[in-house]
Amino acid sequence: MAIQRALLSVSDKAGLVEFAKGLHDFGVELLSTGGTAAALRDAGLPVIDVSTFTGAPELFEGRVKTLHPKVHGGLLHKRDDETHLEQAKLHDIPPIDIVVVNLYPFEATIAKEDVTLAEAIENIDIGGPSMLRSAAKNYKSVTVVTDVEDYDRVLAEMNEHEGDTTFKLREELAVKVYKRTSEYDGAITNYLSQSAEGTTANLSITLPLERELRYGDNPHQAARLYGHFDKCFTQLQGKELSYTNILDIEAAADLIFDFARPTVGILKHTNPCGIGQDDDDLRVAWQKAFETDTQAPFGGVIVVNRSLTEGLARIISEIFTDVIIAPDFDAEARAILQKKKNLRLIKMNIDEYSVAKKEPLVRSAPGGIMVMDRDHTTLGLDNLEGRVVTKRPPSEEEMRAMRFAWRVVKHVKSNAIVYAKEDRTLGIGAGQMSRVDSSRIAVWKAEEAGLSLDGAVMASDAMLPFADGLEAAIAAGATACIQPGGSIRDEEVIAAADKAGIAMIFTGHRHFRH
Ligand code: 93A
Repeated sequence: MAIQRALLSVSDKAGLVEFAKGLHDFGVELLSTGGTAAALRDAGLPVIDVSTFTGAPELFEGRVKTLHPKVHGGLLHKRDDETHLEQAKLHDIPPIDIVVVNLYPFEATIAKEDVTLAEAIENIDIGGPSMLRSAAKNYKSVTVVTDVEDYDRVLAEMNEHEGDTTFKLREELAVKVYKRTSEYDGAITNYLSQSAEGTTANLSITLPLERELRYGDNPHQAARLYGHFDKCFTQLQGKELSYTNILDIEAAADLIFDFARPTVGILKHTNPCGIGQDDDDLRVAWQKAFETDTQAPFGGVIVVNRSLTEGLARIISEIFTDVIIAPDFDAEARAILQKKKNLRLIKMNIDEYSVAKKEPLVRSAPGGIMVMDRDHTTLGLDNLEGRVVTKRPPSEEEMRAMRFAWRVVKHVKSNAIVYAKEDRTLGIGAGQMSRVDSSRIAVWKAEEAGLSLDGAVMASDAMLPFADGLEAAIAAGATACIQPGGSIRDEEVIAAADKAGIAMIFTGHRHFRH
């Protein structure tokens, strides 16, 4: 049956008048609350105040506006149940067929720096979610709209279906409502548990299901993506993103965020295979990154922190790559890469990602989850001169190389060892159970790549527990080392450095990545 009566009560009044006009044109009667009714009247639309409809005034500064059996009865009674219809008639409760509600802006209120608890509490909407939930429960007959973005779809359906909506749309809108109200309640729970002194905060996370992923690590593991990934990263082309692609994208974006100079990173299984920098030409930066390891990038991930140029696109289109991530892509680069239909091109939306990056890291734990602050600042790089522990201080060039290597090693799975010059990696050893093995692997990788480690610096993500790791570096040709320090054998490690005349810095901070 055609929609006959609407109740509109919105905080965000964007698009309201146009939508209400559309409803009015279908002959729909408009009920509304204070501010919303005023906006509709100003636009010349006939409106019945909810207080007139219910016969009860708005009370307590608007805390009670729509909380009335005539509103909730109008939304909730079954349209095909004799008893319900008799009761509705007896108590003079006409049906309300569509509810248009968006809520007091609780999330925006608590995001303000100077928000008070009283202000936050006043912005907890009670009547709005109640109406949304009532309408959504009765979606068999009632249309419920909480997202401004849905206004046009509803009018379009009414146009097509003689003033009514389809069951399919009503069902979809009802699901949206419960997602929205659970998100809203989650925000309230989190905020209040932070401010309630002496309360152990319960974590409440409500994230919308973004999509089903094809599978997880392996085809027999189902996987889903929740939240707002698509706001941070826009897929421009290519095959659907997989679970492991998303892990790689996060690692790549995290890594590239740590570099201000034009940088190219190549990653595989979340570990960097090579990083290169060049101020003038991304192709040169690529060359430095690629030379570190010419085998591993096959099927890997490439990330850059500048718009991807035509020149670079030409080179990387020759290599089989799974994902390319950039803040933007030059039109010529897009044209070249478009030819590779499966290649996933991902545009990083820097502003959105910068916000998302501040959210804690969530991992599963038996019976629950663990939440951890992200390792988003590179520690130990201030006052490097004051952190030198060897007789010989590092040269300017070694200093620059150590800064670079320290930023890279932070992104390599522990135990992590990186050999580098000031603008490029030379050898990376990742994820070994013993640090000396990572060191050996890094040296071996550099040899495999035909790169000399003479004059290179070595970075270790955590302290070198013994002199052996450093001795391996010295034997390979390294002339400087950056590491956190803090081992009970630090004296031995420093002595080995001094004996070989190499320079060493203790950052005083480690950057484990597990
Ligand atoms: O304070 S409330 O929780 N009490 C209510 O009964 C109520 N009914 C609707 N807030 C209530 N609303 C909310 O008022 C709506 O969810 C909407 O966000 C807002 C619209 O108010 P106005 O029409 O006065 O601008």
